[in-house]
Amino acid sequence: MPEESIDHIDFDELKKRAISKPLVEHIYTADPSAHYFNGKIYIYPSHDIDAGEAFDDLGSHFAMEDYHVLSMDNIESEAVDHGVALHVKDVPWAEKQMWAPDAAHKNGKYYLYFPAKAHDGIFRIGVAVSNTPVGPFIPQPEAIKGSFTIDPAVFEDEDGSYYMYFGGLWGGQLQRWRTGKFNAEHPESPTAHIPEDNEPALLPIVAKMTDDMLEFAEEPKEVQILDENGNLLLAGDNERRFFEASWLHKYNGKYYFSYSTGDTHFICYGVGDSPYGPFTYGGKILNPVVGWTSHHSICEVEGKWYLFYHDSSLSKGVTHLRSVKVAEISYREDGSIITLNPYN
Ligand code: FUB
Repeated sequence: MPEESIDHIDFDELKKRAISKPLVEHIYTADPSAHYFNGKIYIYPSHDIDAGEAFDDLGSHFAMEDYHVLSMDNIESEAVDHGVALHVKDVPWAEKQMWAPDAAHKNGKYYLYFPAKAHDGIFRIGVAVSNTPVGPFIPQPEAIKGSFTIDPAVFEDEDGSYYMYFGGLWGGQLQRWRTGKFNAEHPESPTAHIPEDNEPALLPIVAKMTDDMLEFAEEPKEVQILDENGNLLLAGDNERRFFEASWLHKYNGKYYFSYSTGDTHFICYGVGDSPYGPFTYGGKILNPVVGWTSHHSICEVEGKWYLFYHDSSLSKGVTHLRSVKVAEISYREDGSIITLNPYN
């Protein structure tokens, strides 16, 4: 639900209609990346705060400073907050805006991947390492070489390869990298450098990770999202084209790439046969929530599939004070996902 309509929302009524409640209420959390590690659910969210920054379309009001990891023994149990797992003051290359993170587990080590603005104002993606899933995580001194923009999501394939998906428009700066170099012109404009409506939409990016999980093993490349005729989705196709919040999961041997459409507030997906895509647009997973942003992850827990997502209903519509929630999703026989309405 876009912000312009929140004046008309009865939040008590909305709470009754909501299909799920916040997993924690003592802090605001968003952008949940959920994983099932060693028989337990771990959620790696952003930690929303009100830092007093003015609202703008570059997302300056999303001025987060640290990460907390949440865990759940099972899908019904209370979520436990394990405290600060990483703070921006401990990351030498990062200045501010600790946005949507993700995590991966390999050979007994846990890797927290996170975007942040470096001291030159350019978003990069960093990695921090821990011996436990809840941290504290020790950051690498530099951002991942060749990383740019926001919203890392790391997928482990069945052959033991790991891939990072990333990218985000407007404040996420993806549109500034169209030539391969950062375009600093019109710094205040979120939409400068966005393609025309009749041009192909900007695409998310993928790169395989090195064995030590600390760098890209290859030059990052674009992930194609195609329509039903095999053509790239167009930039003007705002209800279907990629904006931010990449996620990859595998179901019945197919790769599902899901993402947020940003300014139209949907979580959508496409299906493909390779982790590199192309992905053919499949439909909507989640209709708009209260608050401007929508961001999710999809995780299998004991044979059922769950959508972790967020909304701003606990803060009564404050778009940068969000709460993480979870709801079960279902697939039809043909593998398509049934769209969830966050409020019945
Ligand atoms: O939380 C900050 C930003 O808002 C994320 O990086 C985006 O995906 C959006 O949820």
